[in-house]
Amino acid sequence: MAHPSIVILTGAGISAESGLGTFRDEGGLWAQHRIEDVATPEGFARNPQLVVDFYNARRAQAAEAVPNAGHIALARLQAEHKGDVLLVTQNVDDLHEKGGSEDVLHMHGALNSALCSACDHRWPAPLEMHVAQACPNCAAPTARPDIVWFGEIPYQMDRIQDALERADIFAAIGTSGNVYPAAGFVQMATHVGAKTVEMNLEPGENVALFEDVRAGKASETVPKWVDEILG
Ligand code: BV8
Repeated sequence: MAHPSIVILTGAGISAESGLGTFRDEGGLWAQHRIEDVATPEGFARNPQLVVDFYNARRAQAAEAVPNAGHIALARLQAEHKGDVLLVTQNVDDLHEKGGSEDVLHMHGALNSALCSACDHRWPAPLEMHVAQACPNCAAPTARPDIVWFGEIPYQMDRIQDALERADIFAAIGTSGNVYPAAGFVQMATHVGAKTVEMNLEPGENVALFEDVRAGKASETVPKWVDEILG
């Protein structure tokens, strides 16, 4: 295959070496907070202050974080590979962008974006968001973090689906394969005959579905894989 079409899915593991907590590792975010309290629309309705504080803390931490060799290698792949590369991330930090990536598809939203639940307007989030913040477009007090919570529909699913249908290579990096629909992308890629590779510190829940499994830290496995692809 001269210039294979590549779809990449990243998860919290690619940002771990940049100091951002993962969700399900020892002491991870879901050990500190109940998902239903901080990552569901019901939790936000019940206690908006708790949720706003949770994302303010992560936004402040992400603002200080620096990209690692894994992020930088993916940016190099996007810049130098002659075939299509779609970088989909479940992460809400901006380390892919800080590492030089463009056109990053944040399927679970982004800390740096704010959303109005009344008029769907989006704008750059301030470092600190407040409860019942006014929307700059419709002035209603309905600003919320622009994050896809459990039970909400991930963003740009059609675009992801189209890319997976044309994929020659699908790579999952630093994700535990627990959360759908992201964890199902490997099946879609396999269905169209794409080569599938997982790069993870620990095997993901859906590791059995990958033909090539590479254990290790993203800062080591990803640059090596990118070198192979760029030949
Ligand atoms: C939807 C918010 C309908 C942002 C997140 C029962 C069965 C199956 C599915 C469901 C079910 N009940 C409900 C569902 C659906 C549900 C779901 O999947 N639940 C699961 C938990 C059972 N999904 C949804 O609700 C989704 N919406 O389904 O809508 C729909 C779907 C399609 C089309 C139309 C309608 C919405 C899901 C989004 C939820 N929001 N977060 C935030 O706060 O950040 S999900 C949350 O988990 C994060 O966004 C994160 O992206 C995601 C996955 O976590 P990972 O990134 O994988 O991180 P994790 O800690 O788990 O793993 C880290 C990995 O890194 C590990 O493997 C580790 O080994 C590795 N690692 C660590 N260090 C390193 C490393 N790897 C390399 N190097 C290192 N140094």
